[in-house]
Amino acid sequence: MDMTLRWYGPGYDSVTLKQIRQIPGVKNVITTLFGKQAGELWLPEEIAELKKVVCDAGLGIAGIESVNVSDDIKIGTAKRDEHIDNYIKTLQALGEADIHMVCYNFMPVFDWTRSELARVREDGSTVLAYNQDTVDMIDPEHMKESVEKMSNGFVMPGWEPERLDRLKELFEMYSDVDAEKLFNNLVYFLEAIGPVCEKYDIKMGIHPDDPAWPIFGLPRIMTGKDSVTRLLDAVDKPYNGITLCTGSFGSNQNNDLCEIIKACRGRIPFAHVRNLKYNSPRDFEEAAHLSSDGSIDMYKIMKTLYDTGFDGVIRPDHGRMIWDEVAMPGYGLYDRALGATYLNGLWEAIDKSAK
Ligand code: DNO
Ligand code: MN
Repeated sequence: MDMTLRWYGPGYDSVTLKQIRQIPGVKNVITTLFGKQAGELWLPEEIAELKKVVCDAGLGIAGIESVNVSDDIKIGTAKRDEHIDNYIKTLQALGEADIHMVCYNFMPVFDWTRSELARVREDGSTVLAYNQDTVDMIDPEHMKESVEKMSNGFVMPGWEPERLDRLKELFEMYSDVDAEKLFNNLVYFLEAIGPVCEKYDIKMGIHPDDPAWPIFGLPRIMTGKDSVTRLLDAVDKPYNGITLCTGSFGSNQNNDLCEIIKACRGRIPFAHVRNLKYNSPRDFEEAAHLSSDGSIDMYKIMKTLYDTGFDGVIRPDHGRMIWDEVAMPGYGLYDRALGATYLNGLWEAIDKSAK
């Protein structure tokens, strides 16, 4: 188990590598070339530079989150093969840089979605939250302004201004894409990148949809146990794996997270482990990682990962904003460092009692 922290790269992240290096047990980061557009090629020299910055700080790169998949690939437009070709070359460059895990998602238009980025909890911390009634009132084609207002001046992954500028066009492009077509395009993509993944031993981990149900009339295909099984069967190769994000799968209160872990049958190259507090079937907020602060039993999650032989990369996921930190919502230092330490503690206890 490789405990990591997500780091957005020079110029984008308020958290420094020096700070990350001081979290007990964290030797590696998960990072990305944050300025890259989906579909764009990553050059070997850009990857080498990123790697150098991380290594100079005494850390390593455990994987990339994300190499984003373009909407052209998801929709299957005429540009798809050109973008897939760039993706393959990017994977090749990552493999040659000795990077062997890549996280991506296959959500149309929007990545993760929340209705609030700073809901105040009882203890005065603020968290990301989701309320379905609020989301039902949003006009998705005009979200740019509110996103900018809510995000503390940070660009957030999945909510880049370039993407927000194209919302109307993107919605039109998806008008004839249903869940079936989206799934077939995912399989097409995975089959195309198979040879390069196998050559360089790269494990791909698809991130679940967040929230794990269709929103704004757009299809979602990675929502629970059945979709995990369907995808692992469709491309039944070790390189095709799942990013086990408890907060995303857990957004659907009917999902049994331990059953999902078992359904992954060992193909979890990457785990995002975080807690949620359910307030009603239509409302949840993110919580501290500690089980008793939310609705998810974190011990059971870690124990099931352990019992199913999990040996991948793991990270705490979104943290609360605490101790007056100013950072990208969900991605401050303090609460994620607490999360990493707590998860490491659970793992140590589980491991020692198993032995
Ligand atoms: C949000 C993240 C997602 C995730 C992507 C993976 O904070 O969990 O943006 O990184 O969906 O491609
Ligand atoms: Mn996640």
